Amino acid sequence: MKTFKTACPLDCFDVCSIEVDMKEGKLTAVRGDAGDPITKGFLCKKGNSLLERLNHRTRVTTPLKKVEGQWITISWEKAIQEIGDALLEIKTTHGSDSLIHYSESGHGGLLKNIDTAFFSGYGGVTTPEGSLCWGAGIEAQLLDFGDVLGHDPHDHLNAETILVWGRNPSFTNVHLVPFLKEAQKKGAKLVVIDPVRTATAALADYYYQVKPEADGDLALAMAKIILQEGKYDTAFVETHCIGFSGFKEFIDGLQLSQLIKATGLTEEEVYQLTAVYSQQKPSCIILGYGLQRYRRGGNNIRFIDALGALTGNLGLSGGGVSYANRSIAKFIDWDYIKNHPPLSPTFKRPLFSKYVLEEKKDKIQGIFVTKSNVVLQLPNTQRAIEAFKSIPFKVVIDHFITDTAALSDYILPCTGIYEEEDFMFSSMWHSYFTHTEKILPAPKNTKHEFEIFHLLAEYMEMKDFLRNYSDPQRYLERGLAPLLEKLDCNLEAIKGKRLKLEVGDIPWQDKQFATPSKRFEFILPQQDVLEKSTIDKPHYPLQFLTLHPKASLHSQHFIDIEENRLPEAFVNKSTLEKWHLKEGQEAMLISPQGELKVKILIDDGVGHDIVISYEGWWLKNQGVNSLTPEGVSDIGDQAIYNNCRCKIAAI
Ligand SMILES: Nc1nc2c(c(=O)[nH]1)N[C@H]1C(S)=C(S)[C@@H](COP(=O)(O)OP(=O)(O)OC[C@H]3O[C@@H](n4cnc5c(=O)[nH]c(N)nc54)[C@H](O)[C@@H]3O)O[C@H]1N2
Ligand SMILES: Nc1nc2c(c(=O)[nH]1)N[C@H]1C(S)=C(S)[C@@H](COP(=O)(O)OP(=O)(O)OC[C@H]3O[C@@H](n4cnc5c(=O)[nH]c(N)nc54)[C@H](O)[C@@H]3O)O[C@H]1N2
Ligand code: SF4
Ligand SMILES: [Mo]
Repeated sequence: MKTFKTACPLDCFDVCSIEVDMKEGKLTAVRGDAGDPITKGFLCKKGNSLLERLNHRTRVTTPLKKVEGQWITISWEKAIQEIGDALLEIKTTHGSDSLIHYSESGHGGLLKNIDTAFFSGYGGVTTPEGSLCWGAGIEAQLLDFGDVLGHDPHDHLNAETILVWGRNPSFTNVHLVPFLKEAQKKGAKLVVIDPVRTATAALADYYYQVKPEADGDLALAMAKIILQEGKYDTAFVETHCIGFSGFKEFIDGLQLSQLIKATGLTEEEVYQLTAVYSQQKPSCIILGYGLQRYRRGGNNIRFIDALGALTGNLGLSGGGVSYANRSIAKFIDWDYIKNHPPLSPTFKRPLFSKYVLEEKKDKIQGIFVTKSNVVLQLPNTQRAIEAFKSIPFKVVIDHFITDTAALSDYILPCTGIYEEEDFMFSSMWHSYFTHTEKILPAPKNTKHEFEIFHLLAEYMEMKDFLRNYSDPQRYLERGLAPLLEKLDCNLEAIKGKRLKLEVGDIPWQDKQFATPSKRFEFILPQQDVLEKSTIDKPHYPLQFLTLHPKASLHSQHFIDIEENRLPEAFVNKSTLEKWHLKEGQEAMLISPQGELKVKILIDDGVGHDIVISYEGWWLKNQGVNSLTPEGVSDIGDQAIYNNCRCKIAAI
């Protein structure tokens, strides 16, 4: 028997270490790696069912072409010829930037980025910038700290207080939960701030039901109390920060009662939270991504970062404001991986539909989708479908006929984890990476993206691309050169291994920030920064939040849901009564963007005048993004899914 070490490729904080036993060519067991300090022998259901997904009866295992609305199977040879011809035709007739390459993070492997190198080699295509995911928070922390670094999960055990702010690790980051519980056992107080009393909030010592998008008001109220009481860390602020006087002046001009009112919390609660956070050091804040999916998302994160600086909780063990961790990505040669992309047009990712339908009307001739179910995951599904359909030539690489693939002209089936070698480094949370080996044979007619793009490049005679990206080994060696240099080893030495990149468990310990001033930079707010959108409020009195589902990674695990099943929408009892609804009844949610038929259920943890549902439902169940608005955040061009207003109509 041989045991392989591999990792979960899903777009998840945890990127778990997995062990697979093989005996006589057969897989006999899959389990969480017990020796791994993060995974500790436990995989979630999604990780445990990776193999099941590869063996799913509906997996696409041969190239498909749509002919008169029907899918027919075609050979790889024919698919490559036809797609190659179309790509060449688009380039010569309309220019390479008439093609969009749309990619997301459906698989965390480095080799899967060969698509980017191919399209640079092709001549440079139109690509998205900004984010559906974490963009506002990333840009906010870049402004404040100069980089986005998180404390090692083990360091949270040294905290006196832990604020989990707008993250729901019980669903989205399950391996953080044991750390939180252990910290509590050691005496730390766990605080959760969320408009929904989530499964994570159920573990907390203190829970604060802030109103959606009011986190900035809350952070400012806390800052004002800290300043009023003279309890800020003067030495830290004077020595390691810049912009404090402007920030203070801004806060002095604000009314505490107004700020508190906006949060929906009582004065007592806000004073209590401030005391819990600021009275004893070290206090750490663990930020999520739910709270930045708003117009004010970026500035709200900056106000929270400022709390860390004011209280001197930065750069010390047990402290920090941990949003994400991009430490490994810094040791990858992106110039090589991206093949030095020529200067080409970009569009704001959340505004894909506007770009295609309005800004570049009739310009875009083709779209090539990799690792994404874009039509379903973008806001405003009706517009996304219209925009996608309006593009004459569409190719998708995926494992399944997703809603996006269903609307395309060709589907090229690719290999998945266990069937391919790769380098998994994509955790937004920790600094472990895994070189994953090929363990199982892939279905005969599927191909790795590396081979798919090679075949296309050969057909299209892209000589430079073929020379520079000749084979996966070379790609990994070149792409990982900075990392291998840091580790002082070669690629062979990391093969089949899970290792930690030692970059220090406590960011900013030397108090040298990566900003231009080398200090923490306080936000200098514009006057209108606290204005919230009031549009549609009278007509659409409810706020619709679409959260990440526990049992699925976005849309990926909704595959077996029956067609006639309605998405569940949760409200609290008082909202239910206010709208004269009954638990379990069917109702229509209506937003300015569209309608969604749902089954109404009670969850008393949901705040007043809020409806929640989970993202990922397929079009066969209508998909929750039929309600969500297009638009971008204040900084970072982040999608603003949670700025969705709606009303309910009984059916
Ligand atoms: N309403 C609402 N919508 C949201 C969000 C929200 O909070 N609310 N969250 C947003 C966020 S945070 C994100 S990150 C996006 C995610 O958006 P997407 O990444 O588009 O979502 P997924 O459904 O995970 O789609 C990934 C696709 O990649 C495919 N795939 C898996 N492995 C491979 C592979 O090896 N190769 C290729 N080519 N394909 C592969 C999967 O089968 C799947 O179809 O959604 C956003 N959408
Ligand atoms: N099981 C599972 N795990 C996942 C994913 C998945 O789809 N399924 N997706 C992965 C990806 S790509 C991402 S980006 C992450 C997302 O991970 P999270 O950030 O944890 O997920 P979200 O559901 O977007 O939001 C988290 C919380 O933010 C709260 N929230 C919403 N609005 C506000 C607000 O205004 N203020 C505050 N304080 N809180 C608010 C929501 O109620 C929710 O409980 O999860 C990753 N992990
Ligand atoms: S989905 Fe996340 S928690 Fe589940 S096995 Fe994969 S990496 Fe681990
Ligand atoms: Mo995400």
